[in-house]
Amino acid sequence: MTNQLPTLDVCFSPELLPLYDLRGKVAVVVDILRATSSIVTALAQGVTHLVPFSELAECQAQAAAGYLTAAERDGRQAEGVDLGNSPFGYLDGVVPVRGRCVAITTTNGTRALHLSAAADKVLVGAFLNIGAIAEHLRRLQKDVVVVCAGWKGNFCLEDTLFGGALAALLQTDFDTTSSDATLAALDLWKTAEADVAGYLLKSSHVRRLNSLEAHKDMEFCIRQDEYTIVPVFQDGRIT
Ligand code: 3SL
Repeated sequence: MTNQLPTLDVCFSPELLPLYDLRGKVAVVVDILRATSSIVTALAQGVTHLVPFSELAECQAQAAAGYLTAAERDGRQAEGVDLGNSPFGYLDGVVPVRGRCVAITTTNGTRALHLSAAADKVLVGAFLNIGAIAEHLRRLQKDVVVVCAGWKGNFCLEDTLFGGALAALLQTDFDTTSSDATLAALDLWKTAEADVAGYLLKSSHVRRLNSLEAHKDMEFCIRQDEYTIVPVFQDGRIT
């Protein structure tokens, strides 16, 4: 009798999700720049939970219910909210976040979370918590799909690099060879891992963030294992 390993697949964009059956699987949603990195940071800094919204108006309306509001559109903080989408918003102390709940909307990351809800379990992944995510997946022993948030439906380098880095960590526990997407992500990671920041300088999102003077965000978001939390998106909340 063969002891089959669970599979680890990588979905390069939410637009490709209809090709993936998430039922019975674990989805690891990743938007390295910057939504899932900010969500992980928020929870690590004592935010009680976050509720992701698709529409800006819906998110803004949660202020009346006591939520802090965080919103990004085209990389910039939206009007009329407390926070943008920089992880430093949860670290710099300008807006006290400990003990607060946060309503959040971003261009790609919060959309990818909602689109992954068919999975048995939806985890929020980032380089900041990659080791904890890997350990959690080893324990669950279920098929995994890394859902890359991408940019407006397009492939992006940084989320794919996370897929490759996670696959590299799990190579002996998961089947990382049966999906061409995972093989490609692994190859990309091998190319970039010695100098992730240098590699990502050419990415469209880093160029976009640089034009917004948010270069330090990229440097923070590629740090590995800053936190050991494994956020879960369930019943509309991330905890
Ligand atoms: O699209 C998103 O979810 C954001 O992470 C994009 S940005 O980094 O805030 O520009």
